[in-house]
Amino acid sequence: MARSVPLLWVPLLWVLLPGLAALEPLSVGLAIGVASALTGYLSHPRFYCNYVECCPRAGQRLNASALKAQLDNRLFGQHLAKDVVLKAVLGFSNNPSPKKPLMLSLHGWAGTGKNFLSQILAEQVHPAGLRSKFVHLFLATLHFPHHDQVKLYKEQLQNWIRGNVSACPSSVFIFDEMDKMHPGVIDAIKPFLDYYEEVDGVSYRKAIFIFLSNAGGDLINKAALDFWASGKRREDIQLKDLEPLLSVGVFNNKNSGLWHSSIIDRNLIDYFVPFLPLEQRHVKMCVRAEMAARGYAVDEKIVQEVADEMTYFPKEERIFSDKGCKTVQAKLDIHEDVVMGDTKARG
Ligand SMILES: Nc1ncnc2c1ncn2[C@@H]1O[C@H](COP(=O)(O)OP(=O)(O)O)[C@@H](O)[C@H]1O
Ligand SMILES: *[C@@H]1O[C@H](CO)[C@@H](O)[C@H](O)[C@H]1NC(C)=O
Ligand SMILES: CC(=O)N[C@H]1CO[C@H](CO)[C@@H](O)[C@@H]1O
Repeated sequence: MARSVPLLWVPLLWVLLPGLAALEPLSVGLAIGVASALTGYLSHPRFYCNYVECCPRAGQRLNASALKAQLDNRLFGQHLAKDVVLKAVLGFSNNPSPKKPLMLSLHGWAGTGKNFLSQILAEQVHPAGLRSKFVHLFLATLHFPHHDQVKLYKEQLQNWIRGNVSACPSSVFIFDEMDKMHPGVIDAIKPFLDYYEEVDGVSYRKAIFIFLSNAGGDLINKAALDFWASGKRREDIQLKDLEPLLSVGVFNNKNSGLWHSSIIDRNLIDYFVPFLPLEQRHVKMCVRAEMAARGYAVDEKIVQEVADEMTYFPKEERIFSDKGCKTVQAKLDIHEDVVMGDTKARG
């Protein structure tokens, strides 16, 4: 549909070449030739998609080495999340006909990189990332705040997902604050996640659904702390060290709001992705990355100051950051003012 738009150029060209074509047959031929060449060129996806965002063609695979490089370079201290996501995405994108959409459930404390990883992954599928019209981010408290309107939300959400996936099969849907989402709204997503060939003529099997929640974050933190206390390396924490804990604490805990829904019962979640609490060395990496992104030279004095301003738990040992890297940007803004102020004063 989108590719027919450049045909509008044909009449436009005639307007631009007034008179010329009316007289000489040769010119007419020439003008038509030019017009059709131009139309063909403009409507060619390689050209067209430079200016208008296009949905990736069927069969277009994700570049796994690019995703790995992005995660290696940008996501700090999350070896488990990195491994699980790479494995999941590889399996999904190498499979020419997946049986169901890819469904990842990201768990962990605030500020540990759940949104950040979702964004990196989304950028690999749709280069515009969160700005892409094929990437959709929903926040429980923003999009579905009122519990008495669940019925409306359900309908709206289903229409959106249907419309979006019809427009682009590889749409990405990110649901933040899953633990604050009403079970009724979660259930509205369920039919799309299941092993159906098609629902009403639309196939959802190329789509990616990502759920983010803090559910289980306290259990993951406790496991990480136990590891630290027994002198073991963080990098040696394995998925199997966390899974039993979480399956009891979150997945089989009927009191953990999120899991009232039947998504768990039906085993629709493909991968459970744990995010570990971040240590001060990771916070420092975040500060350095943020400074570099803002185009400053990295100043280790400021890095240390910002890292020191964060609060850590347990209170005595100060091992893990309370808010992960979440407040790094805001804290750096304040330091930036100081730095800029100094420069101004001196200059
Ligand atoms: N593990 C991490 N590696 C690199 N940056 C991180 C990490 N965790 C958080 N950040 C930084 O902190 C910001 C907030 O993190 P976010 O992903 O929103 O946390 P969450 O979604 O887990 O609450 C991110 O935009 C990113 O800049
Ligand atoms: C994948 O990404 C890597 C690194 O970004 C790049 O060098 C390579 O050319 C890409 N491969 C394809 C097939 O696009
Ligand atoms: C065609 C269609 O239904 N598009 C919807 C995609 O999702 C967004 C929300 O992220 C809706 O606003 C669009 O209407």
